[in-house]
Amino acid sequence: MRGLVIKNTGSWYTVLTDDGQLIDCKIKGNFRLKGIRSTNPVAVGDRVQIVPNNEGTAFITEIEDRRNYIIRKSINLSKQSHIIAANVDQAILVVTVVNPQTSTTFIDRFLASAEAYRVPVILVFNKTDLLDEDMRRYQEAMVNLYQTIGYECHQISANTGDGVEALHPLLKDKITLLSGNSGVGKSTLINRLVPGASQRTAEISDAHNTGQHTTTFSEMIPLVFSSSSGEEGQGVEAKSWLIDTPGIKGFGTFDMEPEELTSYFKEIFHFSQECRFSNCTHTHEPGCAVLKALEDHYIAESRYQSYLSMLEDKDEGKYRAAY
Ligand SMILES: Nc1nc2c(ncn2[C@@H]2O[C@H](COP(=O)(O)OP(=O)(O)O)[C@@H](O)[C@H]2O)c(=O)[nH]1
Ligand SMILES: [Mg+2]
Ligand SMILES: [Zn+2]
Repeated sequence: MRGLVIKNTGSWYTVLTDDGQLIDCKIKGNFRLKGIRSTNPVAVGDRVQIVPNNEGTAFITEIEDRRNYIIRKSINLSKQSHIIAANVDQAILVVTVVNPQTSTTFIDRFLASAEAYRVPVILVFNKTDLLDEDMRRYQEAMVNLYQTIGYECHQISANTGDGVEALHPLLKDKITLLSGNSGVGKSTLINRLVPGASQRTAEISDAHNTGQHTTTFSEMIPLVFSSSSGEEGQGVEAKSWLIDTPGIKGFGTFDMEPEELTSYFKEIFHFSQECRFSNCTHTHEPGCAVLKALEDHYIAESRYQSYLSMLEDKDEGKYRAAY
């Protein structure tokens, strides 16, 4: 039987089979994924083969090839990774300029990591209803900055629903990872998109997650849009999914050289093509076109600072750490 892994709690996986059943599954014996030392060899978003047993549950016997997967390196020294999700089409990063204020460093690190995974990111600025005139101008400047770099930006209020409609077409037929700092309104947004979903999520995370950062788990939430094209949304046939990742603030990346890091900051990469040295780190080198562009304000200071902070992580050997 084939199915999609839609939830992972410890050693149990919830699989939605192609014929619409939800079955609790375990991994068979010492089934392991080649090449990855992971705390969870199977992840949310994986397509799997399962073999039912006579206890009403099933064993996962095979994982189909992944298009991609996002990992987070464990904070401890076990060298194990945690696979946050597999087969992700895109990510939405929910950010806020107030209550709480999302730092540009956090945004830029997330964007750079996503570039490394080739996962497109849509920036969603939430809580527009809270903005006074100054905050609104600040947010507009942020939107302007990230749009200029090439990221799609939306301004919404998950509370009032303002701007949320515009997200529907972006989510259709896609698997979307939903991320953002705690408190930015991810659950509220999910609840807007899927009425009733966030309460459920909150209850589950309360039961399993209190005070522990080790037991974070992801869940896929089916999105059903009442489409005007006459295509009726059946839960089972849902092709649009949101992946809620409670407790996961971002994801780690693999080791990379400064040249690679540069390529994950799109506008810095653009200017770096003109640097005198091909292995320029854009920190002190003569003939550095990035430093020149920074001086001329073609590159934002905040973006350059984020680049530097990731460059420093590498030197300190904590590059893979989650943030
Ligand atoms: N004013 C305002 N508050 C919001 C909005 N979205 C979420 N909140 C509030 O922000 C707090 C955190 O929201 P929550 O969805 O739990 O954030 P999460 O941690 O990202 O899941 C809650 O008190 C929400 O009611 C919004 O658009 N406007
Ligand atoms: Mg939440
Ligand atoms: Zn340079």
